[in-house]
Amino acid sequence: MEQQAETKKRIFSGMQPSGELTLGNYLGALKNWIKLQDDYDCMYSVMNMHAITVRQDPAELKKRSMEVLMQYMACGVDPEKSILFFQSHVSAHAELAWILSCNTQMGELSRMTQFKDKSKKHADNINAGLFTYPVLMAADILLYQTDLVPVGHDQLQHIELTRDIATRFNHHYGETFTMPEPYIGKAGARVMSLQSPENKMSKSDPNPNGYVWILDPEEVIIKQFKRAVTDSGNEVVAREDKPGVTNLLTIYCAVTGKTMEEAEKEFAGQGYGTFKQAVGEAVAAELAPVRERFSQLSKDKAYVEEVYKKGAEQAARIAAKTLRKVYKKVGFVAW
Ligand code: ATP
Ligand code: LTN
Repeated sequence: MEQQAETKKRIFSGMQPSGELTLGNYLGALKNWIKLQDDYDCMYSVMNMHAITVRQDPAELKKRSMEVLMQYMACGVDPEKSILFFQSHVSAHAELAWILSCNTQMGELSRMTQFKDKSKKHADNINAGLFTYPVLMAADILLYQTDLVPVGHDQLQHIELTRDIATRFNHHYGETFTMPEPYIGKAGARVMSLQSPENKMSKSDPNPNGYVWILDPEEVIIKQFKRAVTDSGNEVVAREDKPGVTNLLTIYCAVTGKTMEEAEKEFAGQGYGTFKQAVGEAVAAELAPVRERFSQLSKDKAYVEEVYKKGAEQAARIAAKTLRKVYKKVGFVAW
């Protein structure tokens, strides 16, 4: 058993506790995390250090961080198979980020789309952390000698930068970091807003009709889908000039496992109303057990605490190994 675990490849991923998790987070990332647990050595973390790059209310952040961890578990991340922890519990993330920031160029960071988007959104608080955010993300990944990073499409640029930083470091100081690859699922890597399908579904969307939360009750989910924006005409087909319908079909396929052709055939000749109702019902059915498990976990705080404490210990042990190696390579005196 132990020996088998050692030969498995490593996965690392995480989400920021910057809001309630949405269907986009679930289909783009979480669903894949669950699937990968049996075949890889998985580590899933709540990225609370990343979340403070945007102003957060401390009490809210604490509450939401716990909820995000419980949502990972409710979706099926199994603490018996995967390591679950809070980023802030493993100080090596910040320590490695410092070293890596000395090996990252300002120009590279200023090209990051997420930085550009977020500095527009939070023009009154363009802090240094928001700018160096991708370096901390590179540290998260490289610290665990990660092979694969399951994320949604929007994170590709950050992973590309992580690879550039790793390549540069390895070249300069000798082989140190495993080269990570992104893992993007076939369906659901880019779930779009239900109201403006040209933008991604986001937990910080000011329009509450644009997203579905994974903990929303069935009737709310169905209502959100009924309200979803469709396109002119009445044909249920995935096409470039039909971004609304295409998004709903993508969601339907990601949830049911059907192919696009199968879904289009199923709804051929039916109006948008029937179609939207069916998508809402499929999503609600998929998320009902998540809601149920979340409510059970909320009543068992002691168990949840046990999980994240054990997770932090396990993660810290792996991280310390890499950090020691890095300190040695850059020429810090051993202690
Ligand atoms: P925010 O909107 O506050 O920037 P977010 O909803 O993008 O946050 P993150 O915590 O940044 O959420 O992302 C967590 C994971 O979910 C990442 O892997 C990201 O790629 C994925 N993800 C987020 N939104 C979507 C989406 N609409 N479609 C597919 N994947 C998504
Ligand atoms: N940047 C990611 C969250 C994140 C992450 C990571 C994802 C921080 N560190 C390491 C994968 C691996 C986001 O904003 N979605």
